[in-house]
Amino acid sequence: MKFGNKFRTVAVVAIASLALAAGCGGGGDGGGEAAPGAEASAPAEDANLAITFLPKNLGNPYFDVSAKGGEAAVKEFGGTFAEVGPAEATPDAQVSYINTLTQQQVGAIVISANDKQAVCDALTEARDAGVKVVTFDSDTNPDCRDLYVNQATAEGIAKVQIDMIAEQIGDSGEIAILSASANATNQNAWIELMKKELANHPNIKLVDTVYGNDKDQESFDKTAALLQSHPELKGIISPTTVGIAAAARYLSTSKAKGKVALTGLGTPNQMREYVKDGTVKEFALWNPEDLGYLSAFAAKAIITGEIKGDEGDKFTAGKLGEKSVGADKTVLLGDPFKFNKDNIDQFDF
Ligand code: RAM
Repeated sequence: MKFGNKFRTVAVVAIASLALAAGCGGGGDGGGEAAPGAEASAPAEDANLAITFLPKNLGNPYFDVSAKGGEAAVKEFGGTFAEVGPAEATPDAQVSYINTLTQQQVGAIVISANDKQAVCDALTEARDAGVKVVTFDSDTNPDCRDLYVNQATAEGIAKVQIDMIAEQIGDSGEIAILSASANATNQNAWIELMKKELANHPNIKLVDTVYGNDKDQESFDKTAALLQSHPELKGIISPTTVGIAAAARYLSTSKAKGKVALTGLGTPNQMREYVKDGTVKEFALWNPEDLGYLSAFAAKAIITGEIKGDEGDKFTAGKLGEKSVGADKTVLLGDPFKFNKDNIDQFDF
């Protein structure tokens, strides 16, 4: 296995934060060190609560915020938190990290998958070695993980975005989608359902779907290209926080500002200036910090055996209260939330 410099740097940071957590977390037995090979049925005090988050990529503010929530939760229950991840949002890059975490015998990997199948062999090896696997944000196929923590239903996420664009363009005209990477499970599920939802809007025509790979510059360039190739474009939906922020930055200084509507999924801190300068009217999201927090508690509940992941299982997720497992071993955070100029200043993430 080969590890890039990036991995080494991140691993060092992760180890440093493990040491920090052990030093000041207070609550973990034996300074919070992971107990290798802990079983699901192990009594809670012997459980291996070393929980590592593996986002699609590092350097994405959305995942920085979800990691913050994860870390807060892990501190609360006295485990050890770490985050590792690739620079590029690709499944291959995630596989090396999964293999390393398996060798390190962490208690759980909490992953947002760049592909629903390509990371599965590595995750299955991890599970065979006793590591619990919780997906969050972007799922794998259900048989590759113990639990999926879903931010909001895919139907709800698709509908809120179509509702917003329909309202913003008078329910008529050409639209395009600026997505993240072409294999991302969450993006593809939402795009599929948005297409279905468009059946209720016969005058809106989806003319293109492009991919900025959750890279700022690539998303910016793809926005410029969309406007060039579709001069009649009325609106863009970007269901990715990286994409919508880059598209807003492009539009804000272009002739299309205020003429081509932009909506999708963004973080309030990245979108604030574009809502205030009139580039964007309204967009949606959930609270990524809560998503990370819930995912960490879900991982703990699986590690300790508090839940098995069966439908109807219940566990306590700290300040979020009691949560239950639904169909397909899925736990739901809540509903998407819409941000606009009237409420955006009430949020800081
Ligand atoms: C980006 C990622 C993530 C998605 C959000 C909305 O940060 O693509 O997977 O859930 O946007």
